[in-house]
Amino acid sequence: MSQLKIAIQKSGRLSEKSLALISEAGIVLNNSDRRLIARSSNFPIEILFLRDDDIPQYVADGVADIGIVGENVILEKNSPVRTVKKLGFAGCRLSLAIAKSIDYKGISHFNGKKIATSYPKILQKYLTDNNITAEIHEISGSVEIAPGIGLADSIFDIVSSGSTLISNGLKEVEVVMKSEAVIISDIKLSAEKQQILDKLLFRISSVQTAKKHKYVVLNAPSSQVSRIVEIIPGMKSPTVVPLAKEGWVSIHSVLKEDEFWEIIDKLQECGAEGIMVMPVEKMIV
Ligand code: PRT
Ligand code: ZN
Repeated sequence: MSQLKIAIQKSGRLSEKSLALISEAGIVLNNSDRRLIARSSNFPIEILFLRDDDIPQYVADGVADIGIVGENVILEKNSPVRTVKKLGFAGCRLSLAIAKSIDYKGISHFNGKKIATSYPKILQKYLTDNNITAEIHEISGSVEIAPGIGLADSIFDIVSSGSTLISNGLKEVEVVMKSEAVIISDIKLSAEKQQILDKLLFRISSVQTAKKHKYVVLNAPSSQVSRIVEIIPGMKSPTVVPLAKEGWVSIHSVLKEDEFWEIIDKLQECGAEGIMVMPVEKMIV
């Protein structure tokens, strides 16, 4: 029986969420203390713990079959891998930033400038596409301090909340790309491994769908059932159960997290009471 080898970040911003995803998919790891390899007793999977920068190459070479990594790293490494699923975490952007005191007039500002970055390939392509000639200074960490110590005029780096830029006296002036964590796959997976991957992706999708929904239970006067059913149509149709109290029913349904507050207001307008909202763990539609 084949094992699907999945490469995840050993320690860093992607690690916890990658492991949580595997656990939410019902996969139990025997030794998840992140030595080098962990195996599972209930799913044909093997986890390799690596530096995120190495993940695209390991997957392209077939040492790992799939991996979890940021889109920024995939683009920078330019390895021939297939992106199979966006995971919705580790969201960030790669941006150009300059000293906040500078009056920025547009991209031509960067002509003849020295830009510090850990992402030289993505930056060079962006500059070339925009007909800008600048000097790229590659550094591996603490890019944001480069202008302050006179190493560069500006930086090209990952921005998330923007607070690192602010605390270094910088401002974001161009967003070059947006990134999030994704699952990548070897482009030449065997049929057997593809089957395991499909199974894993199905489980992940069920968890992702569930996270976007809430289970709601409420009491309402029987006369309001048709109005309430219109507001919370559920997966097929809500469950309506009579209460012991004459003229009242209990309604059970599922609603979308992002429509939650608006829907609750409408339900109350229909006389709904005792509204209980619960998380959904898995959802197969
Ligand atoms: O050791 P290893 O090589 O495995 O890890 P690493 O240090 O290279 O990567 P790590 O763990 O820092 O980040 C992994 C991935 O998380 C990145 O490749 C991105 O896809 C994603 N990610 C999401 C981020 C951030 N948000 C982020 N904020 N990666 C880095 N940052 C850093 C950024 O470099 C800057 O220093 O956080 C700072 C900016 O954050 P804000 O919130 O102040 O704007
Ligand atoms: Zn890294």
